[in-house]
Amino acid sequence: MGRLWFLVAYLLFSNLQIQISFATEDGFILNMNPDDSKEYPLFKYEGVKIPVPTTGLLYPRESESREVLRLDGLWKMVISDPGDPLQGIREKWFQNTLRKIGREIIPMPVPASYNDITTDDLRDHVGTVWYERTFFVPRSWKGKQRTWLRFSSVHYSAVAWINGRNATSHSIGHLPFEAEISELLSFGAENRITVMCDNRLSNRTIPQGSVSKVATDFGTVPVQSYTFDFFNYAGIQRSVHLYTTPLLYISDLEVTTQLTAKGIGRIDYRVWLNGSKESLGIRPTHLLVQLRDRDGHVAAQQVNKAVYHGTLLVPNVKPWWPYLMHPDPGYLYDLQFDLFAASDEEIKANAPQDVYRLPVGIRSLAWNNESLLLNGKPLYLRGFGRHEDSDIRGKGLDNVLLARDFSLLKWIGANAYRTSHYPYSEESMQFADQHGIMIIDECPAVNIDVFEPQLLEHHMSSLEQLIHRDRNHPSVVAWSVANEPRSHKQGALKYFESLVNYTRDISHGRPLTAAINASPSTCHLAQFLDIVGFNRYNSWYQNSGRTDMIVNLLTTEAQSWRDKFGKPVIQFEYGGDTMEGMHSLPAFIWSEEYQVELFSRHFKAFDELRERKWFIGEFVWNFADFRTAQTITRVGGNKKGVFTRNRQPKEVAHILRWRYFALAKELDQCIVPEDLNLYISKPIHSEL
Ligand code: GCB
Repeated sequence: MGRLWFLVAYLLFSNLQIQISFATEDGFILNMNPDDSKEYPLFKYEGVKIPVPTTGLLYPRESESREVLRLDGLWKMVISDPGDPLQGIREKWFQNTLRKIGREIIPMPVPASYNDITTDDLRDHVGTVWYERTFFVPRSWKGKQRTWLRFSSVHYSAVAWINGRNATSHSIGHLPFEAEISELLSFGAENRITVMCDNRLSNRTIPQGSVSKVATDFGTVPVQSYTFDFFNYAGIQRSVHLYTTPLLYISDLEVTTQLTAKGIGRIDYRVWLNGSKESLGIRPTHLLVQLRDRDGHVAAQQVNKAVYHGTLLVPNVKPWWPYLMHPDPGYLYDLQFDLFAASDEEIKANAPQDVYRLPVGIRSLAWNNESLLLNGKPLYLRGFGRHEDSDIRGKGLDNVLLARDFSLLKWIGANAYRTSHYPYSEESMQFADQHGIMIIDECPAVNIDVFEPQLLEHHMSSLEQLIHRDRNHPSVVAWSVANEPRSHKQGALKYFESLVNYTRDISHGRPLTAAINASPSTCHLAQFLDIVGFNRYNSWYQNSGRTDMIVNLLTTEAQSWRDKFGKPVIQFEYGGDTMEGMHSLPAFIWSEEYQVELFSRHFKAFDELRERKWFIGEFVWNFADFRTAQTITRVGGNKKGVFTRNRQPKEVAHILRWRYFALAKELDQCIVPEDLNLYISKPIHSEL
């Protein structure tokens, strides 16, 4: 035993922030780090570094042992000269308040994209902006605990300082990152946080973009360009949290669940703890794991002394079901972890050292060459590609919008959406769990084109961070590794073989998919996936105006994907731009009538394909209108929404609602809302 504790002590002292290996009573050391020393036999990119598993991805939650403060609100912002984006670093703007540098101070709300807040050219700014605010930290936080600073997302890259000292940095937008800042804070006093945010994209960023110099009437200026079809909103787009943990604390959790045929639920969990030399005198003694149902009753529990992973069995389980597949969808339990510890002076610990509660939905997910099955039932996914996008806020987290969007998703009878084209907020993932909306979770690799080793490193890292963040959500039914990569190019083969091989290893019980626009005969990516997803704009980008050229082309294409790869197939995008209020009889492109006709012909094709069993989903592009860069093909943005940008229905929404509820009724015998039975006349056709 002594030797084991020596090893633990050595590990603790050798690094201030390491994962702890536990010495257990029977002398077994449990290394709770994810194994990052794996070999990837098919990994063809020599010299490419496999990402080190991220830390800090547990959502900040209050508990008996943790406090949470939000730093959301009005911050101050300064814009740097686009021609000299790193001037602030050279001149150390972080050392003092931004007021001292003599530039205009713009009041900037957090969370929000900064682009559409002001009335000037901030919208198209290229380079860095600087944010600052002050805040107080209670005196009571000093000493026996740690204080963490956590950003839910800053796009694209960020550096943060506390009181002029570097706290953390991160790149790749839409993903959280954090750092312990206990050493940098003044407790019981005012503190200053400064954040530099850079929106520049390059060949090596995820997604890719480029900045070039352009001669204008007012001199040469940098201009950012990118091929993806949504505005490159930037800034501190999601919440900023300060939170505390004890010195020895639960740093990570992983759960997988299964529903057995006998109605018993199974939860396998793993717990990671973290400590540092300050917590050396504190020893973990045991872990109490309790599963509570919605009414707070304990449904299963375990005291874990030996190893910090285990299994809970839940008799008479209430499984997690998607919306309209069950009368009580989105059932979540609370999985409570109480970590008990004792200091050297105390022999017995009575109050838990740390407490963390994780919402858990119990369900099984499986797939084969024909179907994706949830709790043993084959799924048919009906939903949308979406965007985090709204007027003025851009991609800023907005709970009002989130609540409205989920109301609309349920009103229309959808059961799924894809987080096109980047990870959505953690709050939206929680909503999806609660409402039973299934998620195809996509990483930010949209339209990647130039395949090279450093891009691959960043791409893998974006998937590692996404999967690590979202792996415990029951709503996630697949990972999407990319949207419309140029997968017909030669370099794509080696690139995607390596990427998918790596991702499969961390995929945590979900199939891998992608939204592909190459053709079945040229695509180098589809062969590696579990579900083939394709995007196709019949009668929009091809054969515009010809709604009589949809059914044959679409069913033939879907069949070719199937024939070539032998996997389940989904259409991830179809649709056409539609100006709300524009009408035309006969239908003409951009009119509401045209959108209705285009959808109706797709429905016909989907119903033919559904009979072939391996066709498992239809996703409209897009849920709502959204902002894009300025191009001559976009009138104020992309107008393919079923809803307008301010979330009101276009005519097609009512038709789609009819279809989605009809599918839910046919497949899962759901009860259809009363108002869908709008009385008009006696049936015209006998089959109605
Ligand atoms: C696509 C892209 C999506 C675009 C859409 C369109 O294929 O995946 O990002 O917005 O087409 O409307 O052009």
